[in-house]
Amino acid sequence: MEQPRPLLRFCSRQDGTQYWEVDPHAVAGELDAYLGRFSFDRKQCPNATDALYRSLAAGNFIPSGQTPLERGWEHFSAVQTEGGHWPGDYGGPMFLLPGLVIAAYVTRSPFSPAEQHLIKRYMLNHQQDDGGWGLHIEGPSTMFGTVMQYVSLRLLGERADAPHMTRAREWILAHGGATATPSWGKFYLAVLGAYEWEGCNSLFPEMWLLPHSLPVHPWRYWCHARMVYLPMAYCFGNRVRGEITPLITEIQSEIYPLPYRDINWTAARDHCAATDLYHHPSLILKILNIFLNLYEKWPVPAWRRRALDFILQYVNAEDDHTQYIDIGPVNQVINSLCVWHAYGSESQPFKKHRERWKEYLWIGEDGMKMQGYNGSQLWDTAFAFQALMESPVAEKFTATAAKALGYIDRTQVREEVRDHKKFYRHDSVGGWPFSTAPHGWPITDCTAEGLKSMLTAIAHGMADKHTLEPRLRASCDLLLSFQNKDGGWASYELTRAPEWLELLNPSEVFGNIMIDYTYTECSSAALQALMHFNKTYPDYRSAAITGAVERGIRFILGKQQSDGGWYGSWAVCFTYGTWFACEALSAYLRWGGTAQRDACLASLRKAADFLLSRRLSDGGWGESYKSCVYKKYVPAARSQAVNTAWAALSLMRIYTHVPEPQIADAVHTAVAFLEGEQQANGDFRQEHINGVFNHNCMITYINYRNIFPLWALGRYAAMRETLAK
Ligand code: LAN
Repeated sequence: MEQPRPLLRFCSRQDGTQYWEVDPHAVAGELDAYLGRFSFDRKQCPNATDALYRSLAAGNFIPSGQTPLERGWEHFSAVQTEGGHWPGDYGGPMFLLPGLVIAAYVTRSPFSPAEQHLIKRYMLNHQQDDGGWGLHIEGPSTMFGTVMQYVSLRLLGERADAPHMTRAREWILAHGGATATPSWGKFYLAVLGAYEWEGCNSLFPEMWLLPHSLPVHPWRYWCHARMVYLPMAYCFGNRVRGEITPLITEIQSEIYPLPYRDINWTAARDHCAATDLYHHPSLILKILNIFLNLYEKWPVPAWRRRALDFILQYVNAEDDHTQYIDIGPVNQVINSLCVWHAYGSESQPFKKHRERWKEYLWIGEDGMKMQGYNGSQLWDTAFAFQALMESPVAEKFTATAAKALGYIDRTQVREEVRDHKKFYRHDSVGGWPFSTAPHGWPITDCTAEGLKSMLTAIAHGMADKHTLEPRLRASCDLLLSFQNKDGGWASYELTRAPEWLELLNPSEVFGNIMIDYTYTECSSAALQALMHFNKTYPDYRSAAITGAVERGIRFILGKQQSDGGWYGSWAVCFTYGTWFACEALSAYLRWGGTAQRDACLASLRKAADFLLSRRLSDGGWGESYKSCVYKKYVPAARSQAVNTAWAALSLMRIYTHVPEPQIADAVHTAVAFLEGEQQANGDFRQEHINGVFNHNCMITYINYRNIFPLWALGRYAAMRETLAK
């Protein structure tokens, strides 16, 4: 008998490419009934549990292991792909999907009705009681979130007079109307034709023609800012705009308190709702904008042409380097708009772009969302592999470990990108990306975690030291080349401009976006990898590594705050930063570092004080995402498994060097808390959102709920005798 066609099918390839296929004939009621089997209630927890993927992959799996650790690895192995990586929801931000919905409308490349239904389901599931939407799923309502979802829902066919749409519109109008949308929202609305380009501050395409030596030349920006402002400048310079259909005219009349033609666009440029204003644009930027906006009245045609030609060439290069995946979800969509504008909807570049859209989409029980990347494949897999290998149950999960290692092995970057110097790319060979090999942008800490994983495999006899040597030397070289003058490591590249460049940050909603800063996490990962490499291959660049390690450790020590904790920039928050710092300091002591031995010991001692002082009465740790936003520790209402795991992992490291009984006690109770969080099928409860970028926007790391508790339980099992003393 023929099997019924599944409504939703998950597909993944050996290279980590993953996406969902939606039966285009599925009707709304069927889809809702199907997803309705999994409960979702944003009031309980806005962070969906990934129940759909987990249930398709593992079904009603019942683990048989004796211990929580084994049962945990049984569950997690069941949701691993054949290619070795762990798929998962990487959603969270609420401004990404609307960008794609707008691009699909402007380029007339509609989603199927079934996909449209799933998108609406997601947006409606995340509408807040006040009618608005946040910057991300857990945040309070913002103009950016609300205007973007409102407009998207209209484009997807929602009627303006539907009750939820009325509430959303009331929120928008009560907070000043859509002219108060922050600049990135203004950009999308302008492309759609629901806002005038005149109401946008200049994106000054000619900045690409400035001398490279100037600190403000965009080659020096953080690569994400660079790669987003690049295609934005193309759209601005060409005043790219979709057709003004009757629907757009309706939208124009719905989201502003004044009739559209009466809006003062010049005054609207700097208008931003108080709910959205995280980063206040500086006075210098405001003055600069006056001049740049003036220049827009009489741009020099030859300069404009040269700048836009170069920008389009750069857009093409980025598409080519990443096989049209692009560095992230924002430039993927805006580059799509650029090539559509430049070459047309039937062109190869545009079709190739469209083909990649689905890799940014994910379906959870809350609906179809857009992810912050084309997945977190390598990152999760490298952590999971190291967690498993550190635990005494590794030999029971050899297939899991071998598959994971295969994925990590295949994902290392082997070739340099074309014309990489011309397009301001750092070297790539030897590096590891965050997601997949076709994406290919290497990242400092992903390279480090990839390298650590390969070295771990060598130590366990799973890989051959001599065969791997040339490839791992290349990673070591790359990591050394990424170290900054301050001793730390940034995310993708060297820090290329001074910090004052942040004064030119035009985005009201993101902090620290302009340059690639040095981070505790990236530095720690690089240091751990270099020390591990040095132990495995002591003859290769030993002096250079020693020098780099000493400078790096000094950097980490310098980042410790007076209460003993470290701020974490890429996950929530101090427990995360502190975990990375403790790993690096402990690795230094175990590596045999002597020059800063006492300082490291004192710092670890202080880190223990910090962690112990933040422990909650249930024996766990819980941190709110607000820690990231306010840069000071904000406890969550209850302990969270992931924060507890980071704290426990840190304390076990500290205990190795500072064996105090109160530390061992805290570890015992943390582990008891983690075990209590485990469910009958070996999975852990999904709790609050774990990831963050640019201080203010949160992002889901679904696999963290398994990886880190299991890592802590594994380390605990391996150290039990030491801790019991
Ligand atoms: C990521 C994801 C991975 C993350 C780690 C590797 C975990 C981190 O240690 C270094 C920074 C990095 C690479 C990172 C940077 C910012 C990203 C790319 C993201 C959080 C994923 C999405 C985000 C990107 C900037 C989202 C688009 C928004 C813009 C403001 C451009």
